Amino acid sequence: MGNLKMILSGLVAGMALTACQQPKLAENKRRPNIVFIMTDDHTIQAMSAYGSKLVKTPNLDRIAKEGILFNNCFVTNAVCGPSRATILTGKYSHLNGLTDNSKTFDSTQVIYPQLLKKAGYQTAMIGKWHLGSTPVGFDYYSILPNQGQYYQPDFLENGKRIQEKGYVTDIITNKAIAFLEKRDHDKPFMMIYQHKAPHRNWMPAPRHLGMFDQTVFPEPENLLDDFKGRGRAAKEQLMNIATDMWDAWDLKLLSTAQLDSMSKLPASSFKDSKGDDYKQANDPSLDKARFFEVYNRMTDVEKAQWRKVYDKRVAEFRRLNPKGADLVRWKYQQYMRDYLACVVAVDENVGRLMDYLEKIGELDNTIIVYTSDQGFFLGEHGYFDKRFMYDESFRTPLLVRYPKSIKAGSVSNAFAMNLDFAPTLLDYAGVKIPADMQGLSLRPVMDGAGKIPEKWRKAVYYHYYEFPSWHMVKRHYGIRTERYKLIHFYNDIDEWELYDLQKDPHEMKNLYGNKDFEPVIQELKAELKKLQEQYKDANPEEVVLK
Ligand code: SGN
Ligand code: CA
Repeated sequence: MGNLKMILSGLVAGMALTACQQPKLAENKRRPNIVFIMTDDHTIQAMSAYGSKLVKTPNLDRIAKEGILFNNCFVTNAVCGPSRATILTGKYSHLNGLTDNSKTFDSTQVIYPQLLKKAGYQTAMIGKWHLGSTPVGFDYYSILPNQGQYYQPDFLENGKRIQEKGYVTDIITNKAIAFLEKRDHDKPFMMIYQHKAPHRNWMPAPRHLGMFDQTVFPEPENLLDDFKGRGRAAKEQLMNIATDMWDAWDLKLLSTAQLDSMSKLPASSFKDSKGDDYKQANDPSLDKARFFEVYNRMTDVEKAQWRKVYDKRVAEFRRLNPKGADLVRWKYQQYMRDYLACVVAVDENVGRLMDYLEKIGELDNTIIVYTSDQGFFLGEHGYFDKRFMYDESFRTPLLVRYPKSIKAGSVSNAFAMNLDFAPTLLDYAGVKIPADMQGLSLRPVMDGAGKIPEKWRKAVYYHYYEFPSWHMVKRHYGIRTERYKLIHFYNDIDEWELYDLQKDPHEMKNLYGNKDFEPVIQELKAELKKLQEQYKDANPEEVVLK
């Protein structure tokens, strides 16, 4: 906001290209293609470009090495649909209407791919969509219904429902490559390529089953967090590895004998698990029904491969019979084995897509963005899932490669947000940025090799609404500066938290109420109020939730 350069570049682009004017071929040739890659729940702790000790992601690292890595990119609302709606509209949840996953996106709103299409781009949306609505503004779409399936997944393809054979991450990439093969060579392309992986329940590709079975992953230092000194929100959630992971669905603790007998039972023998109803959230009696919905989609060959790997896990569990802290540690290891194997397939497939772009000579003409819909807890505070404004879920990866204007190996500490993606891409495409988009174009940061421009934002604003729901994370909003984070949990509670991120990067010590920090708290509250006014969220606790 108030970024003069952004406004001016938008105006110039707008003058050069009115929406109804089809741009000439020569102009198209100069405009960059865009490939927007987004995974579901892929966090920076699982990317070697960000220094992960858990896994190597060489293909993603390549984007960073040949482009820019953002250390401080945050989301407006750390849950799937809301993040996607913010990215498409460039607006916070209270303005685009998608405050939580139960809502349907109002597709009469302006989204950036639509503006690119009007400006002469060929547009495609492939993979996870999760907005409830039918995609509008795309020449081609092939999306997963709802959360999608890992094996033999269904797709909604330009209005038709079809089922494909194979593993979801590979199929989404096949579709992306097929779209590029058939594209109109007279137009630049804008392709949204979005993975389901590594979303819960973390089901690896058959070729990766068991790949980490000999690996012992380092634990986060607060895996056994006892929440001392923290408030009710941190304690009362339902996303503890210790107590909220389900035996079959999450941990895959079903022996071959159990799998054989149960997979033959009709679905009606299990409690119904259809729908994503709030009431079904956190109900472990749905465990087996959910598991078999996925398992029964595997082919017989896949099932045999599966059983070989997980039978060993069940045997180990029975032999060790871990309890207490040992059980949490054991579950954490299994969680990492499955989650990270899903990440490996994403990395391979992004590599395959980049190789294809290189082969057709379009790699350097293409802006490649890599991000996730939010971060994720990999055992920090003993958690899995996301939702909280704590850094592991609030922060999201952001890598961008575009050698024509981004210096290779750039790293930026500038505050970026998923709110900025739409204005940034419109800016690079030379399309006018609508005045009501709330983000900033990141172009000055990217073209400046990561340097923080003068007058750049000094704080980020967050607002999460989905309560009561899955994992029972309470409603909250807050502000994060480079040094501090102030959070207000509201609705069925009225509690504040303050963290000194420099001294306490893992957010273990709530300083709210400590007299020494009173001036800091007052300053942050004033700043928070300003941001709420700026983003038109001045009455944050009064948003009506249907
Ligand atoms: C599912 C998951 C939850 C997850 C939500 C939202 N449960 O409901 O663990 O928080 O999705 O995720 S599961 O039993 O169905 O796996 S999001 O990425 O779509 O926001
Ligand atoms: Ca997600």
